[in-house]
Amino acid sequence: RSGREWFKSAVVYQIYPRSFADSDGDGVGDLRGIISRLDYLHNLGVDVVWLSPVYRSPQDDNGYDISDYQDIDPVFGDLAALDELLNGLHARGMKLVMDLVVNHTSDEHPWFVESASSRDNPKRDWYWWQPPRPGSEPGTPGAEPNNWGSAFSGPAWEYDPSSGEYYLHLFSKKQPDLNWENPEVRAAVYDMMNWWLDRGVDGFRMDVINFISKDPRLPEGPRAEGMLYGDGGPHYISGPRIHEFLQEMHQEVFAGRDKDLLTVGEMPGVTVEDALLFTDPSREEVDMVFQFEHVALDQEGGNKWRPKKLVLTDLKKSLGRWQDALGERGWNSLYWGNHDQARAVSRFGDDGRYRELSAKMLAAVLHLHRGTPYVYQGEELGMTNMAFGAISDYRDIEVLNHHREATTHLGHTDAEVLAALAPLNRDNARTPVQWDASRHGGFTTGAPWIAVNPNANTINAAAQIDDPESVYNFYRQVIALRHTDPVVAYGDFTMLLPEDEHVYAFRRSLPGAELLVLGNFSATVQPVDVGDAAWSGAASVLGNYPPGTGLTLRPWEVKVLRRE
Ligand code: TEU
Repeated sequence: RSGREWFKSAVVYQIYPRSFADSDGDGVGDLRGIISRLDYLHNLGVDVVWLSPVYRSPQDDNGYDISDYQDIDPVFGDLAALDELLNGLHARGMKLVMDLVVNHTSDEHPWFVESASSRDNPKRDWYWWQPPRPGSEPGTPGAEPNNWGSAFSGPAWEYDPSSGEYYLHLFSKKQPDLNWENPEVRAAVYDMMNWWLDRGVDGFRMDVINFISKDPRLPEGPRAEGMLYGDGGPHYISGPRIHEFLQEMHQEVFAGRDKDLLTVGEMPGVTVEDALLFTDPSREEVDMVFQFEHVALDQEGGNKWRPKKLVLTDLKKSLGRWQDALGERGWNSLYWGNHDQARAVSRFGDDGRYRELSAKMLAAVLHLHRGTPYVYQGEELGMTNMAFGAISDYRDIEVLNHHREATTHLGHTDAEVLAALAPLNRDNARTPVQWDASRHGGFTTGAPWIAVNPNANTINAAAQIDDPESVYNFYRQVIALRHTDPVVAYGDFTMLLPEDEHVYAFRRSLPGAELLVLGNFSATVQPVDVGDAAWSGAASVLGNYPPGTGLTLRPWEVKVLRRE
C-alpha cells in the first residue's frame, strides 16, 4: 500500500435516509429525495456517501433489521432508484458506501423464518438457538440460556414456545443474531456483498461487525449492581474468531477488485490494541473502524442514561491516544456524531448563544486530525438536539424500551426517565434535515414520521448555502483543506497543551510544512502559549472570526495557522 490511500484525503457524509429528504409526501425520507439533493452534497465537497440501510425491513430498528438484503424497502423506493442514486453520485465523482448489517437479520428474513420453523430445519444452525437454563420453567424470567442483556433493554434471549428453545438477539427481539460459526452463513453474506459490489457500490460501513464472533460456550457475563442482566460484552466484543472472519471476508469479497473501495467497521467496545490489528493494511481486514471511547466520556460508567459533563482534558487524552496508536500503521475514522449519537453542537459545543461559532470550531478541530472525517447529515448546518416533550414524541426502540423498563421494573417516574433520556437519546439526531423555513423544514409535504425541530425556521440549508459566513460554507472550507493541503491528509499529529481545560491544541506536520490548530471549547477568552513564538507570525488558513492577532482565542474560536 502506498500509505497515501485515497480514503486518507476523503470526507464521508452519512445519510440516514428516513430523515434526509422525502420526495413522495409520505413523511419518510427516500432515495429520490436524496437524488434531488446530490448537488447540495457535491457543493459541500464530500467524496463518499455512507447510506444507512434502505433494504426491505419491518423497520423495527429503522432498517437495521433487514428482511431482504438484495431489495429496497418500498418506503425508500426500489432498486431502479438505488441505481439512479449510484449513477448520480458516480457522475459527480462521488462514491456510495452501503450499510452492511450482518451481525443479525430481521426475524422476518426468510433465513430466520426457516430456521425457526423446526428444530431440525437445515437453517436451524444459522442462528443461535439454545434450550432453557437447566431446571428452569421455560419462558419464565431467569430461564434464559445465560444472563446476557439486550442493548435495547430486557434479556438478549427470546423464547419460542413452538420449539421450546430461545434465540439470541443482542439488539431487539426482531433482530436475531446470525451464527457466524456456520460457514453457510458466512458464504451467504459474502455472496450478498459481492452482489452489491458487482452492482457498482464502493464499499460498506459494517454494523457492529466486531460482535459477529461470539464465545461459542455463551458463558454468563458479569452483572453490575442494580443491573437486571449480565454484560455479555466480554464474550462477543471482538470475539475469538473475529480476525479470521474479517480476513476471510476480505479474501472472498474485496481481494482482487480493481477499484478504490472503502470498508469501515463499526466496533463498539473496540480497544486501541485491537483497532491496530483491524486496520493494519498488511492484515487485510478493514480500512478503518468507528471506535466509541470519546462518545462514552460524558456518561457515568458508559451508561448513556446517566449523562455527565464532558471534561475537555479527557476528550483530548482519548482522541490523542487514538491518534498516536493509529498514526504510523492503521487509520482512524473521525466523527462527532451519527444516527446513534446526540447532535455534535449540542453535545460538544454550545447550541445556544455560540451555536454557529462552536459548530465551526468543532468542524475544524475534528477534520484537521489524522483520519477520515465523517459528517453526519445536518451537522454541516449546525443542527441541534431536539427538545422532545413526552415519551410519545419519541420513535427510537432504544428509547421506548428503556422508558418502559425503567418505569415498570426499575421504579423510576416518567419525568425522571424523560430527563435522563434528553441529552443523549438517538432521536436527537433523527429529526428531519432542515432544508428551508417552510412547513416541516422543507423535508416533506406530508406528516413527518418524527417531528421537525422547530428551530428549522432559522437553522436550514436555504438560509446558509449562499451565506459565506454560514456553518455550511465553513464546512466547505474545512473539507476543501483536506483536498488541497497534504499536511491535513498525511501529516503526523502532536497533541499540545494536554492539560489545558479550555483549549484543544495540536500540530500536524510533513517535511517542509506544518499546521497549528487551536480550538477554544469555552465561552471565555483564552490566551494560548504553545512555547513557540514563531507561530504568532504564521499565516491563518482558516478561522471562525475575522483574523485576530497572536494566538489568543475568543469565545469558541478556532484558529488554523500554517507555516513552511
Ligand atoms: O449500533 C450499534 C451500537 O453499539 C448502538 O447500539 C449504539 O452503541 C447505541 O445505539 C448507543 O446508545 C448499530 C447501529 O448504528 C444502530 O443504529 C443499531 O440500532 C444497532 O447497531 C443494531 O443494528
